[in-house]
Amino acid sequence: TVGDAVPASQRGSWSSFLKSIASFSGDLSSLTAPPFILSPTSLTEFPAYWCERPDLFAAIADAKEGEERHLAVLKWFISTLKDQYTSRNEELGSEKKPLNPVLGELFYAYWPDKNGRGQTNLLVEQVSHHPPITAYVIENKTKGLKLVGHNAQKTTFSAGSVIVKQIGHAVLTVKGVEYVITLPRLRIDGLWYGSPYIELIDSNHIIGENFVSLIEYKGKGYFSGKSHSFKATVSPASAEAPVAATSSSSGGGLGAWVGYGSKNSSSTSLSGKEHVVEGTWHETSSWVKGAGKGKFHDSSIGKEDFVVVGGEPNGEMGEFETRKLWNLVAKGIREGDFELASTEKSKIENDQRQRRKDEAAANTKWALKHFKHEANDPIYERLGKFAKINPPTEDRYTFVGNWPPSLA
Ligand code: CLR
Repeated sequence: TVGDAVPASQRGSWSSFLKSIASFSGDLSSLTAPPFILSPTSLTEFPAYWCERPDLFAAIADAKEGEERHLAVLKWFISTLKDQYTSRNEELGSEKKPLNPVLGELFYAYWPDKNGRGQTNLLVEQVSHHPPITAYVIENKTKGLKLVGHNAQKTTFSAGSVIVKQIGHAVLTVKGVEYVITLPRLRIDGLWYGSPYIELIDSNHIIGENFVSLIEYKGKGYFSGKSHSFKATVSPASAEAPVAATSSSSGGGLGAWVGYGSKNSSSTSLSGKEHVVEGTWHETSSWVKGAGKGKFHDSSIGKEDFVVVGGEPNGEMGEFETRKLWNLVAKGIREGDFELASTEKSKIENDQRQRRKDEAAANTKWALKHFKHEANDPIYERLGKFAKINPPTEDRYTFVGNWPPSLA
């Protein structure tokens, strides 16, 4: 029945929340949800998921340029997925609704050096509120590694699930060489029962100068019968590089999973150089074809927590740093004091409204601290051709620097 996992007193409001999702598409973040499903964490903290295995990130720079490095990028990418998409279920019992960041919200953190691999720094800025867009940079200077990206979401409702199309992409620079990373789609299941969880669907790409990875996702019952299944195919980059039947940014996509092999088997130029790994992204995967044997990745190892710059919310933090900004709202949610949460949330929202009004009156605009918006991304356009990604061009948020002093 509806809301098996919902506290009895919140079932009514969960039903109305579901109704509003069903009759709505666009920006889910602005819908009011019942307290049991609220997370005390803002979306500005999510880019940290890209680097919770800093050893694998650093290993990219240690790998030999070319095939070996591309495989290291793929291994790191696959290993981020467990944190990105299943960690709230493990820590909070189900997927939850994150706090909706305000314009200019900031998050600074780092993973300390270990065994000489260097410190990895994270900087996040909320660059748009409507629609919510988050921009981030992750840098390991010692290794010459930098990941810059932005993301937004478009949501629709289909057959009882929420489908989340991710907008945006990331560019990884390794000692001056660039890789474009596109993002998979999500399906949020379990809504009816009040215990939402994410399944990845369709596909995404990692595109380098010499190699392209196509990562295809299939859930329970389709291919292996297991949730969170994926298959990654690494091929030399050329106009012939593999393309999913539907690209990461378009719909559908079941055909590509089974059809792919035969579709390309006539292309002899790829043989011997193609690599295939398969498995479950939240657990492990294995080599099916190519350079290696046995296990490819293992998500159960290597996780390290970040250190938040400024320490506690009452420490050395600016007003717009997420843990300080949302401190009391988060406290209310954590402690079940929803009156505190909602009063404090209203204060933040009113302050935001006032700021926008003042800016309009003064004919000024909020100035971003770390990023500059540009209509095109030449790197995305150049590398995107190797995988015929859709859309062929995207905007970008260029990192302009301005690290906080302790990370500079
Ligand atoms: C943000 C970018 C990260 C990966 C990621 C993981 C979970 C996603 C989140 C992104 C965007 C917001 C999201 C969330 C899961 C649920 C939440 C789609 C893509 C929506 C807004 C909340 C839905 C509400 C129900 C769960 C109740 O790299």
